Amino acid sequence: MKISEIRVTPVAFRDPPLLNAAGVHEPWALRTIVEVITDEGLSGLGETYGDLDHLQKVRQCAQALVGVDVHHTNEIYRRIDTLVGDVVSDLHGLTGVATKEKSVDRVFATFEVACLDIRGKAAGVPVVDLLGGRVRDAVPYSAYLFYKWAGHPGEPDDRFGAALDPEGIVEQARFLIDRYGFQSIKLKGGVYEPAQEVAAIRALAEAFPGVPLRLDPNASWTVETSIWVGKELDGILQYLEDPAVDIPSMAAVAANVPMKLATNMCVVTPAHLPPALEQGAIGVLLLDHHYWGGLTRSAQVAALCGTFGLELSMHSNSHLGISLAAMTHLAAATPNLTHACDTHTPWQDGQDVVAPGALRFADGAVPVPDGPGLGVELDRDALARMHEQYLACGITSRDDTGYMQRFEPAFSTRRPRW
Ligand code: GKR
Ligand code: MG
Repeated sequence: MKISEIRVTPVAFRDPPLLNAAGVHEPWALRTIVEVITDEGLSGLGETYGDLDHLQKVRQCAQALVGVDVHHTNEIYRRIDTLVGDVVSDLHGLTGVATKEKSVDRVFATFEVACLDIRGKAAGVPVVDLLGGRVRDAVPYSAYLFYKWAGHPGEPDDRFGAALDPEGIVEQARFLIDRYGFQSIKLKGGVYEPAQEVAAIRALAEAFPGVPLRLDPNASWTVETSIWVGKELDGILQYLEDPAVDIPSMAAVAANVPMKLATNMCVVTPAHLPPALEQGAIGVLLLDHHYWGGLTRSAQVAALCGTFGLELSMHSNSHLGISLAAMTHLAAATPNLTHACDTHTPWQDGQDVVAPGALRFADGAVPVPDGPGLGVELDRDALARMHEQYLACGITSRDDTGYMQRFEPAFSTRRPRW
């Protein structure tokens, strides 16, 4: 079953002003949607980042994959490896260092997911079955809280409202839990003084007793500050995510705080695993198939984590339904997934390129879609509309810092900041 055509479509969708260590989300978030079509008339879907440098690599590689069998992912990887000659970095710097291997893995993942979608459709089975079969029927996700402005400057307030202090954060958690039934909570930190973020976690613990809590300041703190926060939140945090900037600093923190440290920043490619394990830098890895080389390679990394005693959760950026479906199939096939996964889905507020019905939240979890392959179908009208939005929005790469500096010119992303 050979690839006969690949369509690559960049899209843009509305995103609320979510605050983070890099700045603030712009009014439009970008993604790239990939459709792989075979000589037998089957098609498969992939979703990846929308940043221009990455999009260009995806486009260039798409042309080079025509003629390859959808089962021959080694050959797909080899061709992409040859074409992605340089390191493709993020502007926002929230997903750790960029390496050549990670740049290749990010492009490859997009096509690998689409090929698995096709292979599932051809065999009449869901992707989860190609990954070893389900160990759970529904995948738990966490309520992913953000400090946020009430609306984008110059626009009316959005329906999520402002969250600028611990009370606002508790209100936001209530809003998301009421609607989605989440049973774990993650707070994106690195926005305010650490003491305010500690107070927000305490307020959440009081408002939602027994609900697992995590805090992620995206490497904004010194080792000393990280240790202070860790001790303050003893017995309250399930894990502390990326408090410090690199593997040695994470190791120094890990040795002095009571809870495990998690990361999606200091271990982002296989080469980072040996030093992180050797130094005891992390206890939880946040997998993300978008940059760990797709679903099969992520499943292999998950197995390695089991071998070396690392717990597992899953990381997310702003994304649409193809990614949510892929994450759900992977997590459903991962026996040692220890914690609820992250998702930005609620912030997309119903906008999607996939047809409604296949994906839903029940009690904070997404049931594995029923159909063959990923179990989701493209909504072509939505795809066309979101592509028009991409062409009109004027954004070609995510730049949280530049957008923040329009309103706060002195804003700096110095890390560590506190
Ligand atoms: O969307 O602002 C955001 C997040 O901060 C995201 O970019 C991070 O990559 O969610 C991510 C994380 O866990 O670090
Ligand atoms: Mg993180």
